[in-house]
Amino acid sequence: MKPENLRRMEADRALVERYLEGCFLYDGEPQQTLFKAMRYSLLAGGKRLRPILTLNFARACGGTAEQALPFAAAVEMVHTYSLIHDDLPCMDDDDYRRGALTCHKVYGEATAVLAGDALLTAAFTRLGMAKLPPERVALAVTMLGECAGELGMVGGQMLDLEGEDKVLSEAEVGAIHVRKTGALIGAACTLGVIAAGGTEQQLDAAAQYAAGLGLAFQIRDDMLDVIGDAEKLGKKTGMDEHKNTYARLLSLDECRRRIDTLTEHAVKALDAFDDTAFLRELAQLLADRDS
Ligand code: GRG
Repeated sequence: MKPENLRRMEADRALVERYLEGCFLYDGEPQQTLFKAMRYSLLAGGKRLRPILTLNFARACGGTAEQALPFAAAVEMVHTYSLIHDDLPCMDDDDYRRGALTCHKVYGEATAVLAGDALLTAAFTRLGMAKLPPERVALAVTMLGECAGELGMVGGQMLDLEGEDKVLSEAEVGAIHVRKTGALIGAACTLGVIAAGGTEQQLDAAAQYAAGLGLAFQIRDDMLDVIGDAEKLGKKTGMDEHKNTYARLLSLDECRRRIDTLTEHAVKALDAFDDTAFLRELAQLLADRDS
């Protein structure tokens, strides 16, 4: 990535961190343990990829990052809830996430379930609080709900659970990941367009970019479970052996080729926007990431 774009990414990450840092600080409320558990996971680091996408799709449509910030934060809240619930003993049973103990390891299972529930709910409150025209807010609510819910991420998680210990075809694995990983990345990109009042054509193009990026991101994630460094990743590797991953289905060379083709498709969709250097370089950075 060019130095100016790396600086932009760091500045965007800092903007998102500052916004999230100000969330769930309620002095007069007695349920402080819940707020602590929510903030524990929300502020535990992470790449902030999804909110960075939201801010930059808003800019690509002529809007500002500030305008899109509540939408960006909402997507990160949904993402964090999904990680908390995914790490629970009844799902993936993971002890570490983002380089720290998982929420249930620190606060117990029941509190972790509630922290996830509250983050999911708070995401929609944030959308409602955005100072944007009501039709943009309404569209954002529908889009995030569809992408995160039974037709999107939760639907993908269901298919993933049902596929455990079965050998699935590539099409079936694709169907899982389009929903489980791709849908929320789709929400991140399209909510940026919506915040800035972009056109229908830009909304479609953002969804296409997200489709390529999301699948490439997942294939890279599967590769990193095999070839990645646990310290850099902040979680154990070799955890996916019983799962339906691309790294189990395809050779590592084939995974690499798929990532490159999907990244090319993502970048092609950017023709619908004016200023696209950042989003183009971000797609490449993610294709080659090691954490
Ligand atoms: C429990 C409803 C529910 C859904 C779980 C997100 C998810 C669905 C499961 C997490 C496990 C996993 C490997 C999902 C694929 C998506 C993915 C690669 C998530 C990790 O996202 P990053 O790398 O994480 O952006 P950070 O920590 O950087 O934000």
